[in-house]
Amino acid sequence: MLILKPSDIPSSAITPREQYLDRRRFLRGAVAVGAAALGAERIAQIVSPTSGVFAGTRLQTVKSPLTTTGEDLTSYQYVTSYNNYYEFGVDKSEPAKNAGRLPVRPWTVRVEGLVKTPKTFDIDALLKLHPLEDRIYRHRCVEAWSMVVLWVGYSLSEFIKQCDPLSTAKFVQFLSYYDKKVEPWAGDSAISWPYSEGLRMDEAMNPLTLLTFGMYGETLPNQNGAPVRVVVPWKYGFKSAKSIVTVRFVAKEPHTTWNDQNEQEYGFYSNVNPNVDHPRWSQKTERRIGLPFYAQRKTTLMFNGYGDQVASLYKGMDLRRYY
Ligand SMILES: Nc1nc2c(c(=O)[nH]1)N[C@H]1C(S)=C(S)[C@@H](COP(=O)(O)O)O[C@H]1N2
Ligand SMILES: [Mo]
Repeated sequence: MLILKPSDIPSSAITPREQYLDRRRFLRGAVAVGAAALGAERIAQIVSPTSGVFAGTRLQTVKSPLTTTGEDLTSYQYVTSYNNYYEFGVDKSEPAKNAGRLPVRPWTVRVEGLVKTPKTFDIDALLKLHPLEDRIYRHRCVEAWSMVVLWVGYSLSEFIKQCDPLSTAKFVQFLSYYDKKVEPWAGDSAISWPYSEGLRMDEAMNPLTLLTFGMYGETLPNQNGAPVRVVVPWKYGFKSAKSIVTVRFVAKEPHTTWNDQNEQEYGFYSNVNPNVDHPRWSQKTERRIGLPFYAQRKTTLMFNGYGDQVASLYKGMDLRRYY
């Protein structure tokens, strides 16, 4: 059993951020000590995992019954320096260096499409819409690496309730921030921006789908999708759009960035599924980032281990066809 009731969760599994923040303070200290010996640019690279004006703001959180137990957290250092965020460069080390330019305040999220009334939410109002929870989730990229991350947010369903979608809304689309002046690296790939992702309404309403504002007790670093992103833990990472500016309720399956790129390789559903290989590699195992190399190889779990919560959403669907 992966998901436990709050009373079952040992406090050691819920409050590891103290440790991680201590580690970060240690790292910052190390940076300060080493600063004299290094050039300014090199120092900026080391410090950049915390880049972004609002990264590092402490968030008040409550315990969540939906946190994943029994996994060691990936260290903050890896989670914030090994990123996919193509608007800030195709190389995994680039977003940490470049995303500091993302203007995370002021920030609004526009809600449009099949809703009673279109609305615009200010990010600071969104942060207060519902109590923020600590949620540890396994995080599985389609490229067959994985991490275990302590996110901070609340169920997307809480937000959707405030959006008053019409009964004709069957899908929800997320659009990321895009400004080619801020993100000239976006031109390094053939992707047509802004980044677009989507979920079926029942997937979006599943309590595991997290509207995410922070990680490890603090606001999101820009490279991880500040100031707000979604996290869908039973799907490959690319379903989790970063730095969201528009939430659009629609009747039909919306177009999605990776499906536009390569329909054969990236489907709309993209549920983590060890039985359906990517055309170019196996999905049976994954490499857990941040572990010694001999311990990195892990067996990939169906629905990334969240089948108890989500398998019923796909009853009767052929998951080879709807990959
Ligand atoms: N806007 C945007 N969102 C994005 C991406 C991106 O390139 N641009 N990459 C996706 C992919 S492939 C993954 S694995 C996750 C990575 O999230 P992380 O950097 O917080 O681990 O973000 C997803 N969201
Ligand atoms: Mo990914």
